[in-house]
Amino acid sequence: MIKKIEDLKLKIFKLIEDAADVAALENLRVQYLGRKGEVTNLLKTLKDISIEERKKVGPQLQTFKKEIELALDDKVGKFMEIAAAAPEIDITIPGKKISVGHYHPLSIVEKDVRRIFKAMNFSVVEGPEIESDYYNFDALNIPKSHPARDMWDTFWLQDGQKLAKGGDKLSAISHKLLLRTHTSPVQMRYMETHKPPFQIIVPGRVFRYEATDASHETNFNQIEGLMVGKDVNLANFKFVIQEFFKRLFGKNLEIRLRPSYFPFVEPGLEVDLQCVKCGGKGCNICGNSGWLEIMGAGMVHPKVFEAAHYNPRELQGFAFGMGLERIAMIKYNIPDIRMFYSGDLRFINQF
Ligand code: FA5
Repeated sequence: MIKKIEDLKLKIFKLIEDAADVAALENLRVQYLGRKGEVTNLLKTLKDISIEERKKVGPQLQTFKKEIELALDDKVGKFMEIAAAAPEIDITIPGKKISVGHYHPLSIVEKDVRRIFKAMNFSVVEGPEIESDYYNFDALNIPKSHPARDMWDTFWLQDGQKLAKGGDKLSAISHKLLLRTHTSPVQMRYMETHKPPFQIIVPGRVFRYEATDASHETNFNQIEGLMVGKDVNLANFKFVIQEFFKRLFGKNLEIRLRPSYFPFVEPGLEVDLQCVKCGGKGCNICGNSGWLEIMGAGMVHPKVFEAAHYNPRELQGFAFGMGLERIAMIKYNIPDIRMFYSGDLRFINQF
């Protein structure tokens, strides 16, 4: 009996050592310690042997049983540790879709605008959003007392006077800072440091202290345009703008030039675009007129050239300023400008 126990011991411990996983250990437990297991059967035979032998073998068998239990538990513990340390990788699971961001509709349209004008040999220029009242008004032929200042309701900066001191040389003339109401001040900033001929566009944010509605925001974007040379004329302007809309909307659209007033151009124009939706027949987008008001424009005023130290007798040029949101609204048929800034994902995710 003792010999049998010794042999079994060697065999079982070897099997436990070689077990590949927890399931194999569980099989061994059933095979040797289960109700009909080999060790259990040995314990059952104790009643058939002599008392003397039972006194010797009995404790040995009990210890043996405990040793097997301990060895099995120990090995199961090791498997658990390994499993806990290893990352759970299931290479059969399909990969997680990483959601990448996308452009805001205004960025898409601005990129288009930049691309089209660049292809027409325009340079893209930027200017500051915090501006001095000199560049925003005075340099554009809108002196302090001029009623045209009322056309652009302005956010003035409280510490503007202090900030402007020691700023750029021309801010010393006015000593007041504001959030620019249009991109036109960049016309002057560019002319001060460049010699014609040139043609530029200026995309950028502008701010107006006014009530919002479906087509007006306090914070919106404009694209300024300026082309200056010896014989730049309104026919050039009409061609450039018609070509721009053709490339932007992918079809030929009529434009209409109406007389208008801006102090920094003479003559001044309002540009209307044939309604993209109804093609001029009249619909809800164009208020049944067939036309969409899209931008202000005109020939640069001689006084603006003088402020830039250009000779107005030698040069002429056209300038225009259009609202980026209005263009995006037309392109994507968006009924309310406030949707661009709502942060509503149901809207943004459509682009
Ligand atoms: C100007 O801002 C002039 N600087 C444009 C200009 C440039 C004229 C160069 C002549 C030469 P106006 O205030 O009309 O003009 O604005 C130009 C365009 O900006 C408008 O046609 C419109 O498309 C857009 N816009 C104006 N106000 C708002 C607003 N509150 N919200 C959204 N878009 C606006």
